[in-house]
This record gives sequence, structure tokens and C-alpha cells, in this order.
Amino acid sequence: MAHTLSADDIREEFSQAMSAMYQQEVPQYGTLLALVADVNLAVLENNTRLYEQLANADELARLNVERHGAIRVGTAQELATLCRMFAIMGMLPVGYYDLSVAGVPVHSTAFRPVEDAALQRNPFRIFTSLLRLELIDDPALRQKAAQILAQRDIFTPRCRALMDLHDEQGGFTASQAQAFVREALETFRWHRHTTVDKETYQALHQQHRLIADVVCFPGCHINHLTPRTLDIDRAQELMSDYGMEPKAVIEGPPRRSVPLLLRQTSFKALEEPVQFAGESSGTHTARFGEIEQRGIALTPKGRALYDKLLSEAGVGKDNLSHQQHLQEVFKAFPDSEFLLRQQGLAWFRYRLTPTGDAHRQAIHPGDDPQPFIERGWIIAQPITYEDFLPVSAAGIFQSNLGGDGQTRAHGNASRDAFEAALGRQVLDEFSLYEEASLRSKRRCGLL
Ligand code: OOG
Ligand code: NI
Repeated sequence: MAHTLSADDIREEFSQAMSAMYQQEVPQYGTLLALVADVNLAVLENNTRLYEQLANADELARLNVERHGAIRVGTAQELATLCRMFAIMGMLPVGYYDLSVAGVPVHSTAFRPVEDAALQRNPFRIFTSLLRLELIDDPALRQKAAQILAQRDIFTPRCRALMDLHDEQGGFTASQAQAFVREALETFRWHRHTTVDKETYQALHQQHRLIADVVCFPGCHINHLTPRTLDIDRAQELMSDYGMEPKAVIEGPPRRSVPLLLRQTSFKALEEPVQFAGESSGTHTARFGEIEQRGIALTPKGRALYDKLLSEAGVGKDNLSHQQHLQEVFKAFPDSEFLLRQQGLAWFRYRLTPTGDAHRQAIHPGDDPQPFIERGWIIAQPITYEDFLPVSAAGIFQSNLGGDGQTRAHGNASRDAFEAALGRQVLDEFSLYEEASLRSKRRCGLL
């Protein structure tokens, strides 16, 4: 067949198309992008060291294209078909997140690229949640929800046909890829007409707002997109100046000199007009905009320390006191690249400098990189965390479900059930970081 497009090219087009569609659907998201661009520009102007660091680690180029989105689906078939759709864009399911422990009746994975070069090109991720209907306790309502879901097809016939064609041909030509992106977009478009009448919507909403959001619409609308900022504290401060209502606290770790994992905040979900079947109208609150600041990926040891300190700290009422308290508690977490490396708390990518390259023969498998780093032969760059955090995700969900903090009984984590629905296993994020680190060591001759 004619020249085929790479999965990276298709993902790039898709992420741009999603962003354009969401800016049109939710104009406040456009404002959020402008805010983040202003903040990032100011940070880079004032911090030439950071500018150079990002440029050297090839992080600068991806900063402006970088974002994630989130969707929620209702059935195993929908999840499995999404898995197929995202695979065409080079996005694989990574990680299992059980949100039911935080009272949200879903479990989730993140579809994202996994190869170094693909992440560098465009790390677009989609946090994807599957509704757990078994957590609806009224059996009649549970059955009704299942019936409603069984009747919808969130994929266009043309999208399904194109996915088959992709499998047959082993790729897409440029024009097929364009058509595929256009059709795929339809799955994530907002519909102001529900598939159910007002009574059904309200009964499901009563069980949990999220259930109404997943079950009552003809598609799985994208519920937020999230650009990456270099200073989330500043972005949070500025949100109200730009006319947005920020969520109460920034989720995740506190501000650090070596940023850890992921910090997130959002503007609150908007109340939007909807039209129920049978002509009555009302409102639905689901869609919002989010901002993230990404830091270094932690090893299992570092992550265990993070989880311990986070749960010790609890959640404060207002952002200022919460951040101050987090700062105190996280004093127990080393805050320099050297200490993080020495104590095996975080992942690094190793690169030879030109001098190091000239001395390659002096570097042997099994050598400790530290002396070479001190001599300027090797540089160690923090590996960026590409995934999500369950406690933060639960906080984002909750703050966008309206103010009443609805919770449900805890369900047992069910990774097996999730993977059965998905039709494959999810990849382990820790192994991906470890492999990236090992590959870089091998390239330097350290392995
Ligand atoms: C997903 C919320 C989680 C994140 O960034 O942690 C999330 C949702 O509301 O569907 O997007
Ligand atoms: Ni998000």
C-alpha cells in the first residue's frame, strides 16, 4: 500500500483536533490555555537554568503540545473498542487505578505512549474510567442503566470500518488517517440531548452524578483537557483573575526544588443546559478544565514514601494552609537530585556528555555513575512522571461532582475484572520507568 503514517503522527493530529474541539465546546478551556502559556513564558524568562535543563532533556519542544484528557465509559465493549482505537495512535493502557476506595464508582487506566521517542514527540494521554454498575445498589435501576448502555454505539460506523481497514492494511495513508481522526473525534463530542427522559436522568443522578454522566448521553464526551504548566502555584493564583473558579486545593505533593510526580488543579465543572428526551430541559455539570505540573517519576521505594507522607498530611481546607502543612510533612522526603538518586527514590536517564563520549573506554559495565557525573562525563536527567495518582484523581473527580461530596460504599478493587473488560492486561508503569533508565545506562556503557 501507499506510504503509511506513523502512530505518532496520528496521535499528534488527534490531540490537536481534540484540543480545537474542546476549545470550541468549552471556551473557558481556551482561557485556561492562555493562562498556562502566560505562566510558562514568565517562568522560562525568569529561570534560564530551567530553560536550559528543559531544552537539554528535550522537554521544551513538547511543553506546548502536552496535555491529557479524560473520558468515562459504561461497558466492557466500549472500553475494549477504545483500546483498539487508541492503539492506532500509539497509546497503550498503563496502570490500574481503583477510584472506588475514594467513593467514586469507577476504575481506570491511562492510555498513553510508552516509547522514549513517542513520549518526546507528543505524550498525549487519556485517563479512561469504566463505570462499575455493580456499585449501583438498587437492582432495578442497575438493570435499567445496563439496558440503556446496551442500546448505544459510541463509535460511528465509519470509524469502525476504518479500524478494520487499519488492521487489514497494517496502517493508514495520510487521507485515511485524517478520516479516522475526524470519525474518532465524534465519540468524544458533547451532546446536549440526553438519550433518556428527565425522570431516568434524575434517578441515576440520585445514585451518583457520575452514573448519570456516563449512562445518559449518546457518546463519552471528553470531560476535561489538561495543559502542562511549569508553575502550578502561580496558575492557581491567577485563575480567578482570568475569570475561573479554581478547585479548593492543589492535589499531589507540595512545591519542591526537584518537582515530584504530579501536581494538579482545575477550574470547577460548568453547569450546562441539556435537553432531555420528551422535551423537558435542565442542566448537567461534568465538564471542566485542569492544569498539571509534572515532576520526577519515583521508584517503588520513593512512591511508598510519597504515599505514606501524603496520607499523614491529610487534606486541608484552603490551599494556602494545605500547602504549608504539606511542606512541613514532606521535609522527610529528600529534595535534591543527588539524594533522590543516591537513595534510590527516583528514576533518572543517563547521557554521555561530549567529554564522556571521548572517554567511553574508561566506563565499564557495573560502574557507579556518580563519579562520572561529578567529573562531567555523564549527566543524569530526571525521568518525567507520565502517569496519574489515584488520590489526586479522586480529588479531581470529587471537586467536579458538585459541592455535596457524594460518596458511595467502598467496592473491592477489581483489576482482573477491568483487564477482562479491556481485553488485555495493563502495562506496569514502574517497569516502564525502570526500562527507560536501564536503556539509558546501557547507552552510556554502564550496563
Ligand atoms: C478523571 C479524573 C482524573 C486526573 O487528571 O487525575 C484525572 C475524570 O474526572 O473522569 O483526570
Ligand atoms: Ni485529569
